[in-house]
Amino acid sequence: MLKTALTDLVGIAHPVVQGGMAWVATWELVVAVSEAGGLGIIGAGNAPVDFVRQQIRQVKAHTTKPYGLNIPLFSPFVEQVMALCIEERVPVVTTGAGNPTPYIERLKAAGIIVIPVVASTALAKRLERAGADAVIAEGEESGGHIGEVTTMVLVPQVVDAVTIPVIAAGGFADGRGLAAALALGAAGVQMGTRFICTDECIAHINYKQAIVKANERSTMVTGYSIGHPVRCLRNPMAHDFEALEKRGASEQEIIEFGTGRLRLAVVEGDCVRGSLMAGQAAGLVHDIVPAGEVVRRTVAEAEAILRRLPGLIVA
Ligand code: TUI
Repeated sequence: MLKTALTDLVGIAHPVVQGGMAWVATWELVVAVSEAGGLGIIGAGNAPVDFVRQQIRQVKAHTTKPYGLNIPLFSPFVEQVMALCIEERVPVVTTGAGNPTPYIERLKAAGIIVIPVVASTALAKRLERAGADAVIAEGEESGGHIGEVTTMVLVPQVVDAVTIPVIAAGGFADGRGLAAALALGAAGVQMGTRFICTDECIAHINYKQAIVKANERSTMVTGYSIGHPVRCLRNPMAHDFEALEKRGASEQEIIEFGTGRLRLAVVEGDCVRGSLMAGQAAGLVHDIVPAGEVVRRTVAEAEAILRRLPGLIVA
C-alpha cells in the first residue's frame, strides 16, 4: 500500500487517478477504477447536463467509493454542470483547460474537493490561494488539450510552488511512472491513455487497438495556430488538420473542421477521419485489460521499485 497526501485527502486506497476524458470516461470505467481503490473520474466534456446527471447516478448506483467529475472550462454547459455537481454532492471535481477560480468557492462550500489541472506554476499558485485542495500538474506529453511544459520539469516546479498535494499527469502508464512521480514530490499520478485500453472503457475497439499499436513517436500536436493545442495519434485527420493550419485557414474554418472528430473516433471507431486523442504514453500501452488490473499493476510495480531503490545507496 502507498499512503500519500492524495490518498489521505480523497480517502482512496491507491494514489492512482483516471483522467476524466470526454466521451471516453463514462460510468463503467469510473466504477471499475474506484472499486479497485483508485479515483475514477467522469468526463463531462461538452455534454449537456442531463447526460452528465445520468453518468453520476450510474456511478452512485454501482459504487460507494469516492469518484470525481472533470469539466473542461470551455464546455458550453459549465455553469449547469457545476450546479449539478453541487446538487448531486459529487465528492471530487477536476477542471481542465482554463482557470476555475470563479467556481471554487461554491464547490468548496458544498463540501466538494476541488482539483484543477494546471500547466504552469503561476496558475497553480493562484489556485492554491483561491482554495483548491490539490492540483494536477499536466505536462505536454498528455493527450487531448495540452500545455507547453514537459512533465519532468513541470511537476517538481509545481511541487516547489505550492503546499497542497500535486498529482502528476502526462506520460504515465505504469508503476515506473508512479515511482518516478513520487520521487519528484508528487502525491500520485493521473493516467488517461492507459485507462482507454481497458475492458470497461466504452471507446471503440479500433481506438484501443490504435493505442496498443502506437510507439513513442506516434502522436502529434495540432491546433497551435488557434491557441488550442491538442495531442492525438497521427492519422489522415491529424495530417489534414495540420495542412489546414499551414495554409492559414481561418479560426472558424479550423474549428468547424475539428468539431465532432473525437466522437467519430470514440463512438464510430473511425481511425481515418476521427481524432484519436492520446498521449505519448501510448507507446507504453501494450494490452487491453480490466481497469482494476491497471490500478493493481501500477501500484505493485511502483512498490517493487521503491523497495529496490534504497539498495543503490552505498556507504
Ligand atoms: O483538459 C484537458 N484535456 C482535454 S479537454 C478536452 S475536451 C474536448 N476536446 C475536444 C472535443 C471535445 C471535448 C480534451 N482534452 N487537460 C487538462 C489541461 N488543462 N491540460 C492543460 C490545461 C490547462 C492549460 C492552460 C489548464 C489551464 C491553463 O491555463 C490557462 C489560463 O487561463 O491560465
